[in-house]
This record gives sequence, structure tokens and C-alpha cells, in this order.
Amino acid sequence: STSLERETVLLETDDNGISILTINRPDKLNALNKQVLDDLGDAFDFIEKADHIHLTIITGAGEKAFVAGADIKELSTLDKQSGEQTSATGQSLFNRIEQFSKPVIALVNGYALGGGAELAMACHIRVGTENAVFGLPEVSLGLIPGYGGTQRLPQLVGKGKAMEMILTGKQIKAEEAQKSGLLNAVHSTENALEKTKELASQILKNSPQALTASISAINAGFRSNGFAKEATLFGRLCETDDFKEGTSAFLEKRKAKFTGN
Ligand code: CO8
Repeated sequence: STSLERETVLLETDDNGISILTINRPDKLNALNKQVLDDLGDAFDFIEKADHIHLTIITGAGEKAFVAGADIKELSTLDKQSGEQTSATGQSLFNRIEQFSKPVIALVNGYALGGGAELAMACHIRVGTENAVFGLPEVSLGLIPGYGGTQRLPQLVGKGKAMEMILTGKQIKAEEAQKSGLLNAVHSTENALEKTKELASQILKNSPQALTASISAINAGFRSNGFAKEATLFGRLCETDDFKEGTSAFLEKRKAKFTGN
């Protein structure tokens, strides 16, 4: 079979071996809850085994969002131990995507915030639509990026820009994301999928084993040892009053008041 359907994820493959993996939770802007992470894991198991799939394009359902982050309702229940554990589990899925033997392209079709930006950054190449928006708003929730963002953002945009983005939590639009190195290309919403498939076809003219080796060798030069630190600090922040205030404020649709406790 060339397609897979899970509660929150759809996978369809065309005759050229290009799969479209759609995160399908549009009413929550495709926010990453445990179900989405499980379903993504299943999808990558499937893609790994499927000889007819040569490349994957990940995108978000609907017109508004790629992925608007980790599910804040689910986040709000985390404590030190489950926070560290959840961070480490997501990190290992995203590391698997980064190291995947077949190319993975993110088609960023709107908001890529928090965990959504981190998912896009774990992919090998990122193509955006004109309405793509990147941001790491975790500090506004009393948190830090916990799915590899503290490691991969500096690799893509440099340390100074990464510091600015993570410490301010501000969003940047497609054009700035492209200038900064977060997006490889930006296209109109109507053309983006076709253009991404053209890029995929260019890649797929080449030797599959050379592609796998390229991914592996490029990643070897960027091996980072900050992931464990990120998960530990993420877990520690889950114990603070500011984290409870930050996540409650989002869910109650009000501004957070931080005390530093
Ligand atoms: N989690 C849960 N629900 C969400 C999320 C989210 N991240 N984002 C949006 N939603 C929901 C909204 O609550 C709303 O639901 P409902 O209709 O039931 O009220 C629905 O999606 C639509 O969203 P909005 O009405 O807010 O749409 P707007 O167009 O007004 O705003 C925004 C769009 C700006 C994207 C806004 O939704 C927003 O700010 N979302 C949250 C963004 C955010 O802070 N994301 C980062 C989360 S933190 C994170 O990702 C940590 C990653 C590391 C985790 C590591 C270990 C667990």
C-alpha cells in the first residue's frame, strides 16, 4: 500500500515515490500532542520500510498552520519528571527525522511555532509559503524550546540570531526566515506544493545511496551535545510558578504575569 491513515496523520505517495505526510489536526492548528507524535513515529516506520517511497514532504492541514507548537493543554500538566521525559521522547523522534535515510522536506504552510518550528528544523530542507511564520515562543510560557530548538536554531541561523529569536520569542515572517537561513525558498500558497515537488524531483534524479550518505555526512559535522541539557532544563522549568502561570494564561486567553518563581 502507498497510503497510511492515522488519527492525526495522513500519508499519500505519488507514482514518483514522493510522499506527502500531512499533520491533520487543523482545529488545534496541528499542535503536537502525544497522539500526533505517536502517529508521526508510525508514519516514519512505514516510510522506512516502504521501498516505493523515496522522499517525504511534511506539511500541516489547513491554510493557517504548519504546526502551532506542542499542545499547550497537554504541556500544562507536565512536572519535572514527565517534562524531561516528554522532551527526550520528542527529541528522539526529531533526531530520527534529521538522520532519516531518505530526504525529508518541510513545507511550512503557515505558523511554525515552538515544537512546530523545531519539527521543521529537524527536516533536511524547508520550503515556505508566503504566509509562513517562525517563532520560538516558549519563554512566554515560562519554558525553553524542548524538542531540539536550542541546538538546531543556532545551526541554521547562527548563534546571535538564535539568541534573539529564543530570548524575545518573537515571530518572523517568511521573507526574514528565508534571509536568515531558516527557509530554503518561499512560494505563493497556490504554487508551493508543485514547487516543492519539483525540488523533490531534482533530488530524486540522484543516486539514493549518495543521498543517504550525504545526509549522514552533513549531520556528522553538526553533532550537538546540548540535547540532554535542553531536556533537563525543560523538565526543571516545568516545576516553576512561571510555567504554571504561562500555560494557564494561554489557556485562559490572557497575558501572563511572571514573578521569577
Ligand atoms: N496548543 C494547544 N492548542 C493550540 C495551540 C497549541 N500550541 N495553538 C493553537 N491552539 C488552539 C487554540 O487554543 C484554539 O483552540 P480553540 O478554538 O479550542 O480555542 C485553536 O487552536 C485556534 O487557535 P487561535 O484561536 O489561537 O488562532 P489565532 O489565529 O487567534 O492565533 C496563534 C494563532 C498565534 C498561532 C495562536 O494560536 C498561538 O499563539 N498558539 C500558541 C503558540 C505557542 O505558544 N506555541 C508554542 C507552544 S510551546 C512548545 O511548542 C514547546 C515545545 C517543546 C516541548 C518539549 C516537551 C514537551
